[in-house]
Amino acid sequence: MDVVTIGETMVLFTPNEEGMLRHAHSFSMKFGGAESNVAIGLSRLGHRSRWISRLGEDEFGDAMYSFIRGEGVDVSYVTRDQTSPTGVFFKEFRRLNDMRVYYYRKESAASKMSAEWLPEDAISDAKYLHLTGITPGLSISCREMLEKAICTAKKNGTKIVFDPNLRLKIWEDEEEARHFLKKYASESNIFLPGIAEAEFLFGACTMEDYVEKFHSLGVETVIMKLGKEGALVSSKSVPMTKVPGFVVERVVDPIGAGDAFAAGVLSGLLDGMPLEESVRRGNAMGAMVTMVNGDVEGLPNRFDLAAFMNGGLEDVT
Ligand code: KDG
Repeated sequence: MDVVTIGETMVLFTPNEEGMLRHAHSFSMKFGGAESNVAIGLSRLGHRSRWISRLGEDEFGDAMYSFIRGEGVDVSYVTRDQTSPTGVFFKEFRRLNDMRVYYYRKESAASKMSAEWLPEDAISDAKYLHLTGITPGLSISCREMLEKAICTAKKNGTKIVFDPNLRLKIWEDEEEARHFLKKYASESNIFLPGIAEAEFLFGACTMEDYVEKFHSLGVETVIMKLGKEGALVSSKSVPMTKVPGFVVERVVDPIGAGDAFAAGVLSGLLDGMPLEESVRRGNAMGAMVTMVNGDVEGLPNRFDLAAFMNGGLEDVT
C-alpha cells in the first residue's frame, strides 16, 4: 500500500446559488473529508491508497462508501456504525472571497473511532501514513486511535505525513488544539502547515523562523503552503527553497486545495521525484482543485495533470 489515511468524511451539501445559506433553495450533494480527498487524489494518479473511517449505517454512509470505493480507494477497513450517523456539512459561498463551512458532525460515527477499533494491519503495510489535525479534534477516542496509528507506523518504518488542517470550530479550547497540533507535528516525518496554521502555533514570525521552529520540534521535512505563492520546502537534503505556485485565473472553491497539494507531493515522492519537483506537483494539484466547485471534482488524472503543468502558467514572482 502506498498511502494509508484515517479520518472523517462527510456528506457535503453545496448550495447551487451564491449568497447567504439561509436563502439557498437547492443544493448539490457531494462528499468531502480532508483524508479521503488525499486518498482520491492519489488514486486518480494511479497510486494505491487506503482510507480508514467509520460511517453511519444510513443512506449517506452507503452513498459515500460507494463513491469513495468507486474512485479506486481501498475501503476494506471502513466500518459501519448502527447507532451514530454519518456527518454532514454545508458550504456557503457568501460573497467573493468569503466562503464558510457549517458542520453537523458532533457524535458522528467517525467521532467514535478508537484505538481498540483500529486494527494494526490496516497500517502496517503502508509506505506513508497521512494524518490531519482534524481527527484529534473529533473526540478523545480519536486521539487515542491516532496514538496507536503513529506507534504502528513507527514500528513498521512507515513515514508519517501530518497536515494540521486547523478547524477551530471543532475544538473546544484553542490551547488544546495548539498542544495536539504541535504534538502530532513533532511525531511526523513530513509536516504540511499553512501560514495561518504556523501563526496559530507560534505567533507572528518570519517564514524562516517558522521553518526553524518546526525543525526544532523534530520534523525532518517541512513544507509550508503559501497559497497562490506556492510553497516553501526545507529538509536535511534541501536547504530552504521556495517552489512557485501556478497562476489560477478564477478561484471557484478553495476548499480541498491543501489536500490536493498533499496528494501531489506524496505522488511525486512515490514516483521517486526530488522533493522540490514533488512540491511543484503538489502546487499544480492544489491550483487545479481551486478552479472547480467541490473538494475532489477538480483532482486530475495523470494526463490532465501533465497538460496543466506544461501549459499552466507558473508564477515566477
Ligand atoms: O480539507 C477539506 C476539508 O476541510 C473538508 O472536506 C471537510 O474534512 C473536512 C473538515 O473536517 O473540515
